[in-house]
Amino acid sequence: MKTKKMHGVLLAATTLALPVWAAPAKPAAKPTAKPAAKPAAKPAAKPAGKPSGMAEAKFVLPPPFYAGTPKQIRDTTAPDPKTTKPRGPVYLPIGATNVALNKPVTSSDDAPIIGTLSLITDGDKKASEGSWGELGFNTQWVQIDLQKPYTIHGVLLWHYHGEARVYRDVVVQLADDPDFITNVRTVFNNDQDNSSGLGLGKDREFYETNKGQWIPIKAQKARYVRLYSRGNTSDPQNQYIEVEVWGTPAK
Ligand SMILES: [Ca+2]
Ligand SMILES: [Ca+2]
Repeated sequence: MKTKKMHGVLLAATTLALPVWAAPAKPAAKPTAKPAAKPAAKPAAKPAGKPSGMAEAKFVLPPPFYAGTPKQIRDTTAPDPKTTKPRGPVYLPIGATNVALNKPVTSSDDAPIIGTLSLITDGDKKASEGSWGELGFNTQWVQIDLQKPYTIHGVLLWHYHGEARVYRDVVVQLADDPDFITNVRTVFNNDQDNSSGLGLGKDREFYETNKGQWIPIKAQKARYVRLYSRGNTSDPQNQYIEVEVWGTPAK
């Protein structure tokens, strides 16, 4: 409507302003201006849509336990500030679900200091008292047995998120066997000085929040998922509240 009106106004203005002999030349100039502007605008809007064969993941998030900008945390590399901002839509292949729910969990520390390992896949992501399994000092891991191979598209991870702490040396690996010998793949590693000895990581550290840390994985087939950490900016222990593994049945 606006364009039509504008053209109407322009036409009227030019017709009035020009001598009669010049009028036929003007309509010829306008059609050339229109097609030049419109095709340029359309392709820019297209990439924002949903990719075909994919659906937006419906992550169920716990309530936030703190609000606002995290306080300056000393003795840390630079956590990604985006991790405290709302996450945009995540698209996964249609039919992807959390295949880690209620699956068995083992760890490097057989006797958690607080809680049980089963809390890590029980579906409860709240940061309230009694909702986490806490492993001992320094580098530790938790491992989920998906009980059969799945095609894995991502991991959604909540350490303790009752405050904006940062966990050290977060490494996520996939494997075909429980001892992590066969077909081991590292899909996330933010141990940038290799202090955990699993290799130099290039990923960034992140703040813990109620939305969890989403680790995208490009369709990797695996049965076992292992998550390492080496304490955090508040204490040297390793607290895990929930780990979701988003996957589809392996072909
Ligand atoms: Ca839990
Ligand atoms: Ca490190």
